[in-house]
Amino acid sequence: MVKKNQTLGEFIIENQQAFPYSSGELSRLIRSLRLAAKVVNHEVNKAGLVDILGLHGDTNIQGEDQQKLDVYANETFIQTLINREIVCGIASEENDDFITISGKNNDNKNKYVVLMDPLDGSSNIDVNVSVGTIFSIYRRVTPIGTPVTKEDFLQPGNQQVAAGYIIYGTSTMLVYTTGCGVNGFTLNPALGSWYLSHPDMKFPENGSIYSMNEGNYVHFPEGVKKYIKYCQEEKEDRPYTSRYIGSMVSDIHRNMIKGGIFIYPKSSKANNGKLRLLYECNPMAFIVEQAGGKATDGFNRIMDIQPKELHERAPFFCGSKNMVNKAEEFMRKYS
Ligand code: AHM
Ligand code: MG
Repeated sequence: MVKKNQTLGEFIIENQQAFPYSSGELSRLIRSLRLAAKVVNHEVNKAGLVDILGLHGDTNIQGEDQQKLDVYANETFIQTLINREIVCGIASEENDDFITISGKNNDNKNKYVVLMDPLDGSSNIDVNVSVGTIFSIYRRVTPIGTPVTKEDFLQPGNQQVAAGYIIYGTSTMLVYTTGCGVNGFTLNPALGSWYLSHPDMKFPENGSIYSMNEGNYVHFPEGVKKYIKYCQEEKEDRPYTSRYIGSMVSDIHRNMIKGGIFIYPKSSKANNGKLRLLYECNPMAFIVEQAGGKATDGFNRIMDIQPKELHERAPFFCGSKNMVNKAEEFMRKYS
């Protein structure tokens, strides 16, 4: 039964009780991410005042350097996780290499690693458009108590224990899955509490929105070009509506609620597209699949790709199941 006005904290406790042998480590980790998200949210909301308070790179009134928001978000998430000693390693889209967290006395016994894109779509901040944070959680594969290695991070998405995103939009939401469906919580900024506003989110099987950067049309593979023409055809249920914010979290969040497909394909300029497999595609794919949608690279399931590099990219087709199936049909036919 869905309770009214349930907070994220209450939801976490209730769900942890369903797994009596769990150590609570994952719950504590989600709580740390929730805290960092609130701090970043506060800063993102002030972004419009930057010109008044001082430009990025300037020194502010307290003598502190103004940071770019993506750097700020990165440091906030990393520092929060380090302070709470809740993970053994972190990899971020903003850092060249992963970070090992060995604990104060070299005694880190935590079993989870976090991979994240701290502020996705950050080029949208200057124009007051929603941005997001994406996170992905894995159980380490190397022995607990030893320093993490690349192996702990280069796991296929199907090994994810949890994944989520925060969308800093007209309201701020945290949407996450631990593999038992998807739930969305909206932040009440006055209280600093997240309320369960979107229980058990479901991706509609069909939709009428297609989201891609059509400015790159001439560089797209033939299958995508043909699929775009299919979306634009005059039929009973078409043409579809084109909606592209350029902020993946927002584009996929909207499509998950309304029904639609998001595509960032490979192009003649970028063989694997733009989006990062580990920080963007895998976590979004886990959420989308848990909501009943589908996520592929145009041919294969995203979460079954064996990553080779931390910052590797992948073409991304994700959204309503039937729409992704249709797009894949075009990919197979014209490749
Ligand atoms: P970022 O991680 O540097 O912000 O880039 C990822 C973003 C996605 O949110 C968005 O879907 C895409 O870049 C937009 O790219 P483009 O401007 O090429 O359409
Ligand atoms: Mg990104």
